[in-house]
Amino acid sequence: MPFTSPFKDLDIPTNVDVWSLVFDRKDVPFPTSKRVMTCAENTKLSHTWDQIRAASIDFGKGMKDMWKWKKGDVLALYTPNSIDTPIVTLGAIWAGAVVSPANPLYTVQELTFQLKDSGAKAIVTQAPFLKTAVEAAKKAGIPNDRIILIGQHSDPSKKFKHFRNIKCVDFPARFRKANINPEKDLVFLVYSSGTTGLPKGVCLTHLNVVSNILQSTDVDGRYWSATGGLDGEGDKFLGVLPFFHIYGLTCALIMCLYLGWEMFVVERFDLEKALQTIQDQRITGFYVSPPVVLAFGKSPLVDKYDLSTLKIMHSGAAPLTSELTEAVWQRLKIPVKQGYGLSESSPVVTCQTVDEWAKFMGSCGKMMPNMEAKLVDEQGKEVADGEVGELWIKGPNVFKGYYKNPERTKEAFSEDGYFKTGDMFHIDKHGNMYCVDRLKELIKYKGFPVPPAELEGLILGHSDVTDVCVIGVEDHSQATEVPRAYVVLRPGVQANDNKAQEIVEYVAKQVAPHKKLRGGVRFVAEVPKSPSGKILRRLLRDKVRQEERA
Ligand code: 4UW
Repeated sequence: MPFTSPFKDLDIPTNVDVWSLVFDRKDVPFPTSKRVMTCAENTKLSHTWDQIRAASIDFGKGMKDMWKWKKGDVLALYTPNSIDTPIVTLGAIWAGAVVSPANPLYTVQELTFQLKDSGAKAIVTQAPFLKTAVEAAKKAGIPNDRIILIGQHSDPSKKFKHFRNIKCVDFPARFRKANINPEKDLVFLVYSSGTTGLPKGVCLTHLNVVSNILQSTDVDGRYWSATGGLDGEGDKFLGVLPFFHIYGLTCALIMCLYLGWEMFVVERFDLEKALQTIQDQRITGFYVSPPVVLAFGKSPLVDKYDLSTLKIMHSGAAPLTSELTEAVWQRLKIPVKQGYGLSESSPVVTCQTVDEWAKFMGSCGKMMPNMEAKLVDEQGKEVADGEVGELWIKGPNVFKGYYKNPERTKEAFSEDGYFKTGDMFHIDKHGNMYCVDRLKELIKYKGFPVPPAELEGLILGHSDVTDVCVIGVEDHSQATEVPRAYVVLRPGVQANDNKAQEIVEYVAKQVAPHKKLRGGVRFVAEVPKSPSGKILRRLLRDKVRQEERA
């Protein structure tokens, strides 16, 4: 029997879009003149909720007027976190855009792929990222006047407009918010490799994202308060999660505006700066991935700062061990509760609550309301109670399919409509879910997805390589997986450390830093393959794990 969430189902409205959820509420439960986004590096720079709402509408009207923006047109974001990101995101949503964020460390090649695949009509970036943005935009046919800037960095070329200059001067009242059908219209197009292959656009509708905000708020949000919290000042969050990844986009950016927290936005995680901000700004909580938990549990720097205002950390995006949770508890006496999710589920699927995190350490928590799931074996048959199986899920937050990719979409769903997560779980009798392994090929470096097929494609471009298989191997010192390539060399080519280093550098030149071959290169005589020629990455990964344990 499929199992359902232990939480009571919510009445999720099907006529509310993301803009209306966040900004068109009758009774906003916090003063809207409150600062919600503040730059952690320079706290003089901040936006109130009212300012973000007004600036978003101005930007949305400018898009409609200057760019003749139509509902469904895609706006790409290629920027690190900035307090302006919510304005361009929500402004674009107001104008009916589909927002497609990309990692700002992407190379020209990686960004071009996403711009072309998504059919982006404009791109938002910051001045230091212009070189790559301009080159990729050119390759994707996006004209220079559709490349706009956010943030404080100045553009020495003075060629590109700041988003504040995208506005409607004549009769702005003639423009109205886009008329959205939340069940059909997309709001986010995020890129994930799914269970196999190259990155694919994950189509998230307004209803998917609205559902996930309401589901997460129901399970978790009541612990946060915009007005109460510590000293009645309201909860204060450190915004370290990247807004260009679904975890930061929904759980930090949208959630912050919906619940009215004050968020101190961090461009790039740096432990000392994060500790300083927590101390100075009296931060009460933040969302993180396991390597940050590791730093808080183990780094000697942590002892130098007063972190006494901190009351919670919430970790996700990769497995978190109970030892790390325990280490933070012993040191700081704060819970590190865990959640699990995917781009395809907008993203939260399970979450631990503050009441139960200690009792079920190591668990990813219970399933969100309105969701149902089953755990299945390789034949798609449900496993017996308590056994491990692949998690298949259904719910209003689960995506409709991959962008313009019916084949991969079909593969991703079972005949009875469940999305196959590619993650292995077991569930206890209380409904706590434990992620024990990954069936799919995806590698996660510090929570960032690394599709092995993409790296293999690049490595095969090296003239000395005839075959290759890339897998993730554990790096316990950093609480993360790292990609490693198993390479078959052309006959006659010497397999040695120099050649390995050459291949590592060859890849590093072509990819964003999180995809570098940090696990190195190993030379092999052949790559394990199925009779049909499919690379058996999992077989190799399990072999390596066994060898490492021996
Ligand atoms: N344990 C083990 C975990 C875990 C995990 C994710 O890049 P994507 O598509 O998406 C994410 C989403 C992270 C996330 C969402 C909601 C939430 O509450 C939370 O924690 C607070 C985190 O990373 O990668 C999806 C893949 O990442 C792995 C898993 O393999 C999944 O399919 N993953 N969370 N707690 N593995």
